[in-house]
Amino acid sequence: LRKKDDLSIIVINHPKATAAIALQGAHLLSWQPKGEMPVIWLSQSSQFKTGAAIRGGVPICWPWFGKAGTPSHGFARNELWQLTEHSENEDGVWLTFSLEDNPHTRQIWPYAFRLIARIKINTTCEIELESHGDYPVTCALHTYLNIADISQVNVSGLGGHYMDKVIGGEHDSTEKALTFNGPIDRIYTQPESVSLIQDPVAGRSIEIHHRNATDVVTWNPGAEGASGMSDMENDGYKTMVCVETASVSNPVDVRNDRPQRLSSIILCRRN
Ligand code: TA6
Repeated sequence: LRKKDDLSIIVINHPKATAAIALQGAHLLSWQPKGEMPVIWLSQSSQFKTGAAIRGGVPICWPWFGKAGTPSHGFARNELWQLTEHSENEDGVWLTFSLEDNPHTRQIWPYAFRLIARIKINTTCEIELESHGDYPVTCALHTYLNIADISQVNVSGLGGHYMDKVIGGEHDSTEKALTFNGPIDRIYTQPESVSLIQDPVAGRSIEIHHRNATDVVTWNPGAEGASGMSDMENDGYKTMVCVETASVSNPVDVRNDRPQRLSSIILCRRN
């Protein structure tokens, strides 16, 4: 366990991969299979402050996505989680975190809930979010990926139909892969179960396998968006892209007898 400014961070150094996870938000900050470049992007100017969102990594957005409420992307990423289980062997490291309603969360959102986040660190990285309670939620594993050059990257497997948060409205695309030459902020509502991020400059591709997601969100703020954010360097947008396992377009009715399980498996292949 290490401190970075206000926050406690679990540092993992396993023969197969290194990783770091902040207890605030059960927030994966980094994951790097041995011999690979870092797969997860973290802003060099993010704050590490109690109660404040971290820019980068994999924020757990819950119980709402985006600006559907305050704070943005829900409160789960700003709360202190408990590490409840830990095991490791030659195949990797497994960590389980939990968060339950408390006086602070009930001020923001008046419901009882229990969240369990399971993170497995190995040559692949798996994150599962299990929600217990009795309410409708939207949520996302808001995954920031580290890429070499956004202008050369493409993302496929997104499906054609999306809600566009830059220009508004719903649209259909017949293009096989999404490329980035300006701000992109889209909720794809009919995605395939695997998103493929091709990064020819880095000589690799990243796959995200989505489970129980209704949507996949892709985001890059572009030059202007980045310069408007105090916690992203001006050229930070060039080396990141968000591809998020999400459940946004249809709020999921979580029931006590029917927990919701949203999960991602991330892996990396050399070209
Ligand atoms: O996932 C894309 C998005 O919802 C964007 O609209 C964007 O503003 C971003 O997430 C970051 O949100 P945040 O609240 O972390 O600043």
